[in-house]
Amino acid sequence: MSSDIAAFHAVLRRAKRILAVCGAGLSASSGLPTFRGAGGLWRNYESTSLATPQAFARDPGLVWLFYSYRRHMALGVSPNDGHLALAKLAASQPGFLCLTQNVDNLHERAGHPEGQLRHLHGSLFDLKCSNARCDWIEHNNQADPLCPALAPASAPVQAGQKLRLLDPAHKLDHIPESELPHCPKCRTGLKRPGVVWFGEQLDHRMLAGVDAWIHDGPVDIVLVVGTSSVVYPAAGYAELARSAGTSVVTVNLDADTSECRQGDFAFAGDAASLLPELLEPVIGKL
Ligand code: BV8
Repeated sequence: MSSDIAAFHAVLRRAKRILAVCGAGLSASSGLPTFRGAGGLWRNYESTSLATPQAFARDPGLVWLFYSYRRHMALGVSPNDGHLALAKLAASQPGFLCLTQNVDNLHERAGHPEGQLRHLHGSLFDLKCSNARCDWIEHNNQADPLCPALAPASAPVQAGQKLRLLDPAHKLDHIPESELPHCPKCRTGLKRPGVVWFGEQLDHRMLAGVDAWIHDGPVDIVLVVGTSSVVYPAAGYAELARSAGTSVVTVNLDADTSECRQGDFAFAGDAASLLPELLEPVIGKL
């Protein structure tokens, strides 16, 4: 039965090489909205429409308000037991590698060893230069707000109130580029979020390292956690890593055993509650 936890535990106990591909659903119960679900709207914009170089070129202030709000939200929540379970799996299982599409820093804050975590789409807390010819980058910048012009994204919200910034009826003042942070190296580009936008290439060296890991030996388990699996190349890794004996294990609110192939598993529910139970034979009780 592909939703039988005891059967999965038997596979887990024999597993030497485990890959995880994580998405926004993993951070949902920490309180961060998912990318496409009901929480995927920001003001009246689809999140995906703001996550592009074109959107930033057109209105960097608006895109920065979107990302500043997400930085502020991420800093205001905590890792959940799903993040902790994956971090403990990494600490107990050197053959485990976690690929995350999430740009929050909840894996790191759960203690996930850096060497076993790959941020496929970058991080809200990396800043880089918008000038493609400039290689300036800053890691782990948690300034909140990043600059005075972006303070509305970090405004405290009274209980029961809605942040004015999020109210589509509230007209936003245009933020001139002069009020946005500029690259300290080339001085011509703007600082931009260190995330991978739609239409942008992922980090080639990181991808080469992931491919090398996958081809370094058979992968026993691929955990596909809290992702709609619509964004490529991230969504392609589960099948790329699959070999004859691989079990692909879907953990999702809407996981569906009818889509399972022989040896696969599907567990429907909240990743934050399911992962500690699924990984208990290796990580013990959280
Ligand atoms: C690339 C960072 C080569 C930014 C993100 C046309 C032109 C150019 C490219 C393309 C094109 N057409 C297609 C492409 C490729 C494109 C793509 O895949 N598009 C999709 C939309 C079709 N990919 C790219 O552009 C990539 N680059 O291909 O370069 C290239 C270059 C030029 C031209 C051609 C090719 C770059 C993709 C990276 C985009 N950046 N994020 C930011 O975050 O702002 S992607 C974004 O989506 C987030 O990272 C997010 O993580 C990711 C995937 O979404 P999910 O994480 O899955 O979240 P979602 O809300 O969708 O789903 C949540 C899931 O959780 C649901 O299933 C839900 O049921 C579940 N869930 C909810 N709660 C829980 C839960 N599960 C468990 N427990 C819960 N409690």
